[in-house]
Amino acid sequence: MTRVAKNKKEIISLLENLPLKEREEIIAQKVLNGQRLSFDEGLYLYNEAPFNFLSILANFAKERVSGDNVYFNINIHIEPTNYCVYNCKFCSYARKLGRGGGWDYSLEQIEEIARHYQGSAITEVHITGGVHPQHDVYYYAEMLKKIKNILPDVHLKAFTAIELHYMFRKAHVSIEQGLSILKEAGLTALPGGGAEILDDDLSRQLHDKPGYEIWLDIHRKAHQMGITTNATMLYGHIEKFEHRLIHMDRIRTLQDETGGFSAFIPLKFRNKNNPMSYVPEVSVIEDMRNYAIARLFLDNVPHIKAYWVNIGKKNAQMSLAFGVDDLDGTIDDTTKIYSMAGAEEEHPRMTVSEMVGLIKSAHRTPVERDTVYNIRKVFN
Ligand code: V47
Ligand code: SF4
Repeated sequence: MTRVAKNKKEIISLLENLPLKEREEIIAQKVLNGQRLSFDEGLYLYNEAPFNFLSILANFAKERVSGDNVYFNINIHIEPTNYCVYNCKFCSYARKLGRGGGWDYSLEQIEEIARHYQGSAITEVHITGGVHPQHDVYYYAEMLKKIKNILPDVHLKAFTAIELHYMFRKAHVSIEQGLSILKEAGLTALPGGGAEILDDDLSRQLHDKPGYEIWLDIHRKAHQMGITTNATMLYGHIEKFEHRLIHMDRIRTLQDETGGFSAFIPLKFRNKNNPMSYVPEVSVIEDMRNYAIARLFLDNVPHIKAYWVNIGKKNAQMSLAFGVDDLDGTIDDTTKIYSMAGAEEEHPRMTVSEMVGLIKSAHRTPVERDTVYNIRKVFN
């Protein structure tokens, strides 16, 4: 197999062949020396940096953390309900309780889904959905326990900070109490959803969910309790590059404090069947630039994930040349968020051999991991 990982000397000689501007030379030196990029340097990268420069540097930063490895896991999603109290303008998925057209699985139906995967190779159940007006943390703890009874060895990565905030308030418990109830019931990690763009002015134009401080606070408290979490960023709608950097700066600052984020996941806005359908989707070039800049700016978050269900398999494969080292999971057609928003795959699923082939043909080493990044199998 062609070797991809490159050392510092090789990167310098690659960069020497580019007609770099002074600003780019300074940024390249900082990345090579492991120094942090400033907000203004991030903005420069978004506005001005050449495409190949971003790819070379982001690759270097990725390889410093994970060498040639590209991680994936064997997982399913459970989306217990799409009834939701909130009104996110970018959402194609939620429905209002009482108006029909949605689902709210009973605990017996959830058990049935879990039973279907007994004896399979899955190591993770990712649970997220709408914010149902009637369900509190005790209901969801019951749900986790029932899944764990049937699938004792899987990790439960469950509930966005927004779902947690509502279910804790409904039960009149604090964030710490709520998280320990769920941890006791089998929760391992939190997914990164609900963050959108962590900026209150922009948020008011996008949704009616709680302010960004609450999202950060729930993640902070989870980290303090040993629960690892992810962070997402919904990009490519009405935000400016400055908003993306404000968002990433808030993640970077919290990560300095706690070290609890495992992965950062840029989520490209998909524009079908939602109130923001008038906003055009950004180009694939923009997606790749964004992955690379996330890798360079977030110098303290180990994994940058391309969620293939969000951008399609081919674009996810291309992202492996732009600082991405994780492709998420095999999914088995268990999530509807993106098919309802017009993403490429109507029935998202990958076999392990498809995932391994996709990574190998990008000249990388596929590594199966679990939710907390323990290595399960290396596919040399
Ligand atoms: O918070 C909703 C986003 C998120 C659209 O942590 C949309 O491993 C694009 O967070 N276009 C939920 N995005 C999904 C999520 C996630 C997915 C995979 C892995 C992980 C992880 C987390 O989906 C929401 C919102 O930001 N979303 N609608 C849309 N039209
Ligand atoms: Fe509800 Fe989540 Fe859709 Fe917002 S994105 S309306 S919180 S399901």
